[in-house]
Amino acid sequence: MDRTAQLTARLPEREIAYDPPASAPSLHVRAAQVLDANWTGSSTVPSRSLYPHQWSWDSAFIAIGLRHLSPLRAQTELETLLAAQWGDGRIPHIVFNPSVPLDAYFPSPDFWRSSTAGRAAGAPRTVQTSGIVQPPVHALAAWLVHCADPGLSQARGFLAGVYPRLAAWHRYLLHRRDLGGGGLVSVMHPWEQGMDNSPCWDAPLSRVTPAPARSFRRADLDHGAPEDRPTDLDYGRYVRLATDYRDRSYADGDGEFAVEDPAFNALLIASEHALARIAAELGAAGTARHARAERLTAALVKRLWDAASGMFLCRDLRGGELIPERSVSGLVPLVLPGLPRPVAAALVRTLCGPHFGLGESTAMVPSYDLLGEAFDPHRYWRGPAWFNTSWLLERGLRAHGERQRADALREAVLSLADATGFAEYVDPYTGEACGATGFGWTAALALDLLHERPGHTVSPTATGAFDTSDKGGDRG
Ligand code: 9WN
Repeated sequence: MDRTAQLTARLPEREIAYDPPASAPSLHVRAAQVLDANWTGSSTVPSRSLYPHQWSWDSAFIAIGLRHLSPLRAQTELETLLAAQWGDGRIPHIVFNPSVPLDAYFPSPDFWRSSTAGRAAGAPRTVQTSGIVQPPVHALAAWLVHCADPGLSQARGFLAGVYPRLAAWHRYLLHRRDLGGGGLVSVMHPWEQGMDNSPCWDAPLSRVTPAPARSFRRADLDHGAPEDRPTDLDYGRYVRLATDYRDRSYADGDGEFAVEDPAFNALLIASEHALARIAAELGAAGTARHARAERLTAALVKRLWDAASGMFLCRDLRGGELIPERSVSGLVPLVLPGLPRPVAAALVRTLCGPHFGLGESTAMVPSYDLLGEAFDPHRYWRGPAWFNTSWLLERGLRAHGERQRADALREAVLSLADATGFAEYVDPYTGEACGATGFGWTAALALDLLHERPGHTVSPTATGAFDTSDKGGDRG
């Protein structure tokens, strides 16, 4: 028996199949219950305990699942996030809920001081936010949410309302964050990339002087096990980078940390294709956006592809080098339809080879190299498997014709989401739950996969991995 079969055989019996209302009511209903419990009335928290506010890329993934339960709530989720957009176009990584006590999460609004420190960058006055960003999954989410109920979307003017904001968001990234001058977007903080504690950041972070431990109080340790979370030393460095950025009034460009990341850029490219589809739906031409997405794909391959590793790597702009660490981030570009065929084939080999072990030693995709020195099966983004990255790779495998592997990964995501109570992340070998349970995007993305027919293929169009309909050939 291979490792996937062993792992899922050990998990409790459950039905997982397409057509949720008839054949998998329990998983469907429980996922819906998580999303209901985390819903605040205008958006969804990732976790009631650990993350009690609205997070940017979480909301995009959550909207993708929520569209199957309530297209109205899914639209509202994105609209709430976009209402907190800054004048310069950035979408903040956290939108704070004013009714949550300040000490429930650190860094809290009084740390970021968005409405004062962010004034020059156009931070909103009426809502408090962080000042950094997260991966741009939003246009993709908006397109998928629209496709779930085009009638409602049209009646509410959903696409017309979000399009200018999404376009401004991409403009911000492409114009203000091309810190390397090679056409790719850079992140200025590990929290921006979303895989906060990845070993990819160890070298660039080592140059950052940590903020003194006594200068802040971590709230995450009130809810999460210390061995599942980043160390105090890493937290000190996160705080230093965020403090310095805030003290520069959130002006881009000068930070000590600047990294070009494959997943962040791949998601921008996927979203750029989605924005082209949105433009076409609104009656504008999307051709220029598709062309830009193709140029970005070429830049991604040129700047971050590492043939020797068979995957994409991060580029440390301050150190000037590719970072020699294998993270799941370097596999995420598989979602891109326009990837050169040999690159896509190498990514599949790497995903299923000894470094990530998919289908052999692991059932879901580990966040970091199983053979890497820094590998730790429980520590945040240093080995455990996350549901959003596995969902992305399921999409990618399917888009590149790897139907059986996609089906197996889909099944593992559904099994483990169910068996772990919708955990935030899992040990990649044992499937043991880590971090929070009742986690928003785990429930949402499990729901999304429940609504996909296993064994289906996707057409080789511009939105490829994320095609939802027979409108796939539309090139605006
Ligand atoms: C900092 C909310 C977020 C996710 C990130 C994940 C974690 C925050 C934290 O939780 O980050 O943004 O406090 O650790 O790393 O991907 O968006 O779920």
